Amino acid sequence: MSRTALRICPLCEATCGLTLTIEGTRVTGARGDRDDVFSKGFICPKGASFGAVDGDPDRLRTPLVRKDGELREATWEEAFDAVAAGVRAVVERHGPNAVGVVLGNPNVHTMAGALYPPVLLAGLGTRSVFTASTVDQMPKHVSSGLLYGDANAIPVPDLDHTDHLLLIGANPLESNGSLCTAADFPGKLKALKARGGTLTVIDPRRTRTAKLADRHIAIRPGTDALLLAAMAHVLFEEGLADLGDLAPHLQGLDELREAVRDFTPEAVAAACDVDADVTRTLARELAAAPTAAVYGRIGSCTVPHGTLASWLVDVLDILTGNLDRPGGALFPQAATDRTPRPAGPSHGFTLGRWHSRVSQHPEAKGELPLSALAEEIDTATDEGEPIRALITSAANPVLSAPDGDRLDKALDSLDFMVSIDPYLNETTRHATVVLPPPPPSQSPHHDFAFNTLAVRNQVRYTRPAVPLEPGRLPETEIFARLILAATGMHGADPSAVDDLVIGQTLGKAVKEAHSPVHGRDPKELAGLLAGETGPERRLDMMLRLGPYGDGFGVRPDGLSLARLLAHPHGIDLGPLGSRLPQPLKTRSGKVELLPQPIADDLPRLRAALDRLPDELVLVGRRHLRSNNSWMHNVPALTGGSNRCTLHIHPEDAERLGVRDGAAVRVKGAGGEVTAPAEVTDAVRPGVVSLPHGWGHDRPGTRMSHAATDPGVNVNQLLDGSLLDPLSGNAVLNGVPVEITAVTEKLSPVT
Ligand SMILES: Nc1nc2c(c(=O)[nH]1)N[C@H]1C(S)=C(S)[C@@H](COP(=O)(O)OP(=O)(O)OC[C@H]3O[C@@H](n4cnc5c(=O)[nH]c(N)nc54)[C@H](O)[C@@H]3O)O[C@H]1N2
Ligand SMILES: Nc1nc2c(c(=O)[nH]1)N[C@H]1C(S)=C(S)[C@@H](COP(=O)(O)OP(=O)(O)OC[C@H]3O[C@@H](n4cnc5c(=O)[nH]c(N)nc54)[C@H](O)[C@@H]3O)O[C@H]1N2
Ligand code: SF4
Ligand SMILES: [Mo]
Repeated sequence: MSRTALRICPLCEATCGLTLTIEGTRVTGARGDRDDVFSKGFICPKGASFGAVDGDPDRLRTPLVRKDGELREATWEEAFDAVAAGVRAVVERHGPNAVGVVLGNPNVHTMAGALYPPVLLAGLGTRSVFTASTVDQMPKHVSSGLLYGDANAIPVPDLDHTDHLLLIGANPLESNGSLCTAADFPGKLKALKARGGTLTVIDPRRTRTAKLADRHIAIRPGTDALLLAAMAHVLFEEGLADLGDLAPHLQGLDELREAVRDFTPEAVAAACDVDADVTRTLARELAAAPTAAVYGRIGSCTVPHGTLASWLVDVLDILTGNLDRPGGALFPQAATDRTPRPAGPSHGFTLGRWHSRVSQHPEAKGELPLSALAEEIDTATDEGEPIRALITSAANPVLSAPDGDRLDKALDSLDFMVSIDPYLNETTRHATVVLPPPPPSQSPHHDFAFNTLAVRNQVRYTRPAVPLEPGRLPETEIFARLILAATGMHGADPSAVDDLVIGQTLGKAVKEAHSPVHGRDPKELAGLLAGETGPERRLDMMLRLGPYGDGFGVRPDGLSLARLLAHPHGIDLGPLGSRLPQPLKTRSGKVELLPQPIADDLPRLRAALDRLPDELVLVGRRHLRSNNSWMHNVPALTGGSNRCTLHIHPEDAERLGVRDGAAVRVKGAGGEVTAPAEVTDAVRPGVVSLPHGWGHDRPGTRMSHAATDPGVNVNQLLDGSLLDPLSGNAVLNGVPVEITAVTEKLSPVT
C-alpha cells in the first residue's frame, strides 16, 4: 500500500513543494504539489529524484568513531562521549579559537542548520568560523551591510512583475536561482518575455539562460564591476538617474557621481571586452524600462571585485529608482523575521572587527575566509594557537574550497574532528567522529533563510514524511547534543538548548517597546508555545513574534504553528512590497550610497582598467542534475551532459592543439588536473570552464557511485591566495590557467 506526504524540497533554493509517494518507509516517487502556494506544481529533475537521493544506500546509518586509526560504527553515546572529550581537551588546553567551525551549504537547507549553529558559536566563543558564504555570496552580504546597515537585507528582483531583467553571472535555468528564491525560474523568465519584457544576460558563457535572453553580453570574466561602474557613469552623464521615491532615503549621491567619473564606457571597453556603445545601450535600456531589476549571482561574487560588483548591482537599481518598488528589486518580509522595529538610525555594519591569525584577513559578518582554513590549521604564528579541533556540519571544503590537497593534509593533522554529515566523503573521511543526520524524508522542514529571499512572501512547514528509522536521531537533536558536549554540558537534556534560546528570545522581546509582547512575562509566553518538539516550539515562537504573527494573542488571526499546520500547502502572504526605510540599520538611518570601505577599494578597480588580460582564464558552471559536491552519488542524476569536462572554445582548442574528447592538462597556481576536453563555442574565446564539486577519487570515502566517475577537483587549481579583500570571498572565476594537450590516451568517460 502506498501513501502520499508533502515535503518541501531541500535540494536547491527554489523550495518547491513536493508530493512524495511512500511505500512502507521508502520514498518511491515525487511530483510537484499543484496546491503548493509558492511552487504550484513545479518540479525539476533533482526534485523528481528525491526518492533516490533520500534512499541512497551509501548514506550512513549510525555514528562512526575512530578507533585505532579506523572509523567504526558506534553508539550515539560513544560518539558524543568522544566529542565531549575531544573538543573540551582542546578548548581547555588551547582556548576557544583553537576549535574551528565549518558550516557548509546544506545547513541553509535544514531546520537544524538554521536553528543551532548560532547557539554553538555563541557557546564556544570561537572566532575560527568558516562557512560556504565565503566561497559564494559574502560580497553581497558585505555590500548590503554597507549600503543598508544589515548584511542580510538583500533585495531580490521582482521576477513576476518586472519589465526588464539584467542578469549578471547567474544561470538560473541550471541552478534554479540563488539569493532569489523562485520556483520555476525558467517559467518566470518566459513569462517576462511573454508580457513584453526584456531579458539581458551577462555571462562569458552562452548558457541556457543566455540563450533565452534578448541580449547576451559575453563579458571577460572578473570585469563586471568595471562594466557596472561604467553603466552608473552613463546614468549620471546622460542625466538618466531618476531616484523617484527613494530620494529622501539616500545619502552620498554627489560622492557616488564623483566616484564613478573615471569609469567611462570607453575606459572599461578593453578590459571588459564590451564596446562602449553596448555599455551605453545597457544603461539607457535600464533607465528607460518602466520597471527594471539588476540581479547578480555567483559570477559577480566569486571574482576579485565581488563586493564592488555586488554594490554596483544595487547602485544601478537605486539610480534608476528601481530599489524597493514593485517590478524592481524589493526586500522580502518573511514570517519568521524579527518584529520590525521602527525606522531610524541604528548600529550600522562593521568589517574587520578581528583578523585571521596567519594572513590577517579581516572578518566579515563574524566569519573568516574559507580559503584561509588550511593555513589556520597548518601554520603556527606568534599570534595564537592554530586550529586543533574542527567541527563541520554539511561541509565538504576539501572539494568546495580552494586548494583541497593542502586542506586534506591539514585535516589529517588535527587533534580532533567531528562532522555532522550523511556521507563519508573527501572531508568527513578525516573526522574522529561522524554524526549522520536522517535523510530528508525523516526530517521536518521550514525554510528560514530562503523565505527571506523569496520573490513572494509565503510560509510553509512540513513535518517528517516518514517516521524516524530506529536508531536514528533527528538532526536538530544531534546538533543540540553536539552543542552540549562541546560546551561543557555533556549529557544534559538536549531540550535544554531549545529552552535556553526560547528563554533568551522571549526575555528580549518583552523588553522591546515595539514588540507585541512588550511587558509580558516570558515564562507565561513560553508556556503558551505549541509544538511536539523543541524546534517546533522555536518555530512557533518565531512565527508568533514575527511580522505576521498572532503576537501571542494580540492579533488572533495572525500566524502560529497551529495555523501553519492547518495549511499543509502553505500560506500565501502576498507579493513583495515597498518597505523602506524600515529595513535600514545604518548609522545615518539612510541608504549610504558610497560607504568608506567601498570608496577605499575603488582605486583597486581603477587599476584594473589598465591590466592586461590573461591569455586564458577559468570559470565554473553548474549542471541542472547536480548539486555542489554531494549529488554525484545518485545514478539517476549522473551521466549524459553532467560530466566533469573542460569546455574550451574552438579557436583556443585549435591554437593549443586540443581535440574534442582528448585529455588536457590544466595548470593553475595551486596545482594541475587532467580532464577531457569538450570543444564548444558556448564559452567565449580565452575562457575555459570546469564544473566544481568533482574529484571523488580519494581513498577512505564511501560514495561508491561517485567514485566510478570521479572527475577532477577544479579547486585544486587555486592556491587560496586570491580573494576579494573586502569580503574575504574566494576568487573562483576568472582565474588564470595554462592548458596543454595530453598526448597519452585517457580512458573513455562514461
Ligand atoms: N570552483 C568552484 N567552487 C565552488 C563553487 C563554484 O561555483 N566554483 N561554488 C561554491 C558554493 S556557491 C558553495 S555553496 C559551496 C558548496 O560547498 P559545501 O558547502 O561543501 O556544500 P555541498 O558540497 O553542497 O555539501 C556539503 C556536505 O553536506 C552534506 N549534506 C547533504 N545533506 C545534508 C544534510 O541534510 N545535513 C547535513 N548535516 N549534511 C548534509 C553532504 O554530504 C556534503 O558532505 O561550493 C563552493 N565551491
Ligand atoms: N543544479 C544545480 N543547482 C544549484 C547548485 C548546483 O550545484 N547545481 N548550486 C546551488 C548553489 S550553492 C548556488 S550558490 C547557486 C548558484 O546559482 P548561479 O549563480 O545561477 O550559478 P551558476 O550556474 O554557477 O552561474 C554562474 C554563472 O556565472 C558565469 N560567470 C563566471 N564568471 C563570470 C564573470 O566574471 N562574470 C559574469 N558576468 N559571469 C560569470 C558562469 O559562466 C555561470 O554561468 O546554485 C544553486 N543551485
Ligand atoms: S527546483 Fe530545486 S527545490 Fe524545486 S524540485 Fe528542483 S531541486 Fe527541488
Ligand atoms: Mo552556494
